[in-house]
Amino acid sequence: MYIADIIGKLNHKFSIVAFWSKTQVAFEKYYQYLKIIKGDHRWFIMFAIARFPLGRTMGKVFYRDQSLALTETSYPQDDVNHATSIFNELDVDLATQSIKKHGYYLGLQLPQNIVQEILEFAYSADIYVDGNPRLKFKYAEKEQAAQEYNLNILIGNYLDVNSKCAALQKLGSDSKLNAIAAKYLENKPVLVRSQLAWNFIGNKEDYAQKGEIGSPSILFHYDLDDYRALKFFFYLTDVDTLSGSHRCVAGSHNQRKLMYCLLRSQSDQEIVDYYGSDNIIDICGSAGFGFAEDPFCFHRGSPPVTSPRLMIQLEFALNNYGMWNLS
Ligand SMILES: O=C(O)CCC(=O)C(=O)O
Repeated sequence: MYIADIIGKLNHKFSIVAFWSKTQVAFEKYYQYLKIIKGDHRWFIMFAIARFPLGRTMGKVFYRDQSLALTETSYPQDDVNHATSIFNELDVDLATQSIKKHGYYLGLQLPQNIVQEILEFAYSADIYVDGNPRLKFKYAEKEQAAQEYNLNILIGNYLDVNSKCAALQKLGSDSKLNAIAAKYLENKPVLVRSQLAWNFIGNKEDYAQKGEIGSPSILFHYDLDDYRALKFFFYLTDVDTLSGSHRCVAGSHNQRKLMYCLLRSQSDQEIVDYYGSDNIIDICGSAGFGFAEDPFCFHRGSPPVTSPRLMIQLEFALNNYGMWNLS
């Protein structure tokens, strides 16, 4: 029997190829974690303890970026300069109270001119498969790129969005978004992530490996990006339950089992059993709709079935561990 036959038979039985590709993905992700630790060892302490209620409280002690925090005299920012916000109707206190109580706030709306500006950028700029600088394509050429790279392209990121897209830069410095973040974090917020990305049509199996180690983005999970963090999401395409809606579990930022502190990912069934299906919020909205979410809430994405989703994620935290490129 030839070696190829043996490998073929073993592969049939144990799916060696699938195992190998999962191992490669895991190695790449662990390598990313090592790079973050090498850049800022405080991340490791945070990652180990912020999952526990006591650890999050102790975060104030471990949080040493005093130059950013305590020297700020205008914290919390009550004197929001409305002229520097694009969100005319947004009530900062109402939004902050909602996030404190439910873990999210659903009332954000981008002005139409900003939606247009970002869409024009998105349809003309280079997109990178999973953010890989070696694998780029334009939106209209996605199918050719999939063939050329021999890949099922699921996630397409834009790189250097802040320097290339003025509208995104404007969002990151928006006075009302910053004020909500300051009030919620009870400290001066630092922008740590500014991301514009496509989720293309794909199935659950294909999406199962996307996301962080041990917490795929389509499984309910919470993020451990800092002791306290706040995210703003904006849809740039119309999103319904079949086109990549984001799901969030109301109140889960304040209530969890000890087991959840250890295991950041949980199945839909486990989440329904513990929190109840009424608390799972399926967030849908037209292009321009936005929401804020404490990423410590259980949340998950859903693979788009009918049309791709384009979404912005802005994240504010206490510390910038350098996990995302902000250029
Ligand atoms: O794509 C989504 O809606 C989920 C994103 C997510 O899970 C995350 O940012 O941690």
